[in-house]
Amino acid sequence: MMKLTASVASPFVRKVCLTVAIKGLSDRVQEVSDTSDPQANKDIRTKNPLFKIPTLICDDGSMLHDSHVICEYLDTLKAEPRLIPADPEGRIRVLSLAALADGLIESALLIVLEKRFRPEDKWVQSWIDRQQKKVDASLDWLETNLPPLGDVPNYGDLTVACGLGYLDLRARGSWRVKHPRLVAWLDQFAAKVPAYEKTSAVGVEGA
Ligand SMILES: N[C@@H](CCC(=O)N[C@@H](CS)C(=O)NCC(=O)O)C(=O)O
Repeated sequence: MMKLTASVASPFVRKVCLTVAIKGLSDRVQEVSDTSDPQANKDIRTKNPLFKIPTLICDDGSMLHDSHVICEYLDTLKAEPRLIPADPEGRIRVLSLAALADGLIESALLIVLEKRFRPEDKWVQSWIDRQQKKVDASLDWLETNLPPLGDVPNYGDLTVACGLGYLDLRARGSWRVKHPRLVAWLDQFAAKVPAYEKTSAVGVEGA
């Protein structure tokens, strides 16, 4: 059984959990609750020198990170459904969408960390504004350009869904007001992937 370091609030962990669910691999991956705090020094996460979650410990004891690499690895374990297309053009299109959504998540996370690790009077507003601009511009781009969902969402789609879910958690869903097409898209995604609601951290104590 592979082991996955997991925390309910992490959008990167959620990407992997959705991949496990869509690929039907839950009998091969066990979630191990962990925190992203290096001081907590949990055994499984210390296998990753970056002390980040998600980390996957494979059956042979080897360690995989980050979420993209883990999802790509899991995608190879079963032929169908394919989350990252094999054809070069489709692959680059899906990975590029995922990279945009990962960037959105990183910027949103940087704002959260700025506020978490500095006292309020030390927050660097210009830094927060810079990250917020990236989040807003990415949302606007997605509102116009996000392709309709296929029968089975791909890796780019599930990364976008986790990005929007993270904004629901940390920015109280304020993105929804100006992005009605994205709201409808996320509703469709959630209907196709029941694991999306099951992995939501909104309303979870301590998240
Ligand atoms: N690029 C990595 C990012 C992972 C990441 O930043 N995880 C956060 C939790 S959401 C973390 O472990 N942070 C702890 C730290 O950076 O010290 C991925 O896609 O897996």
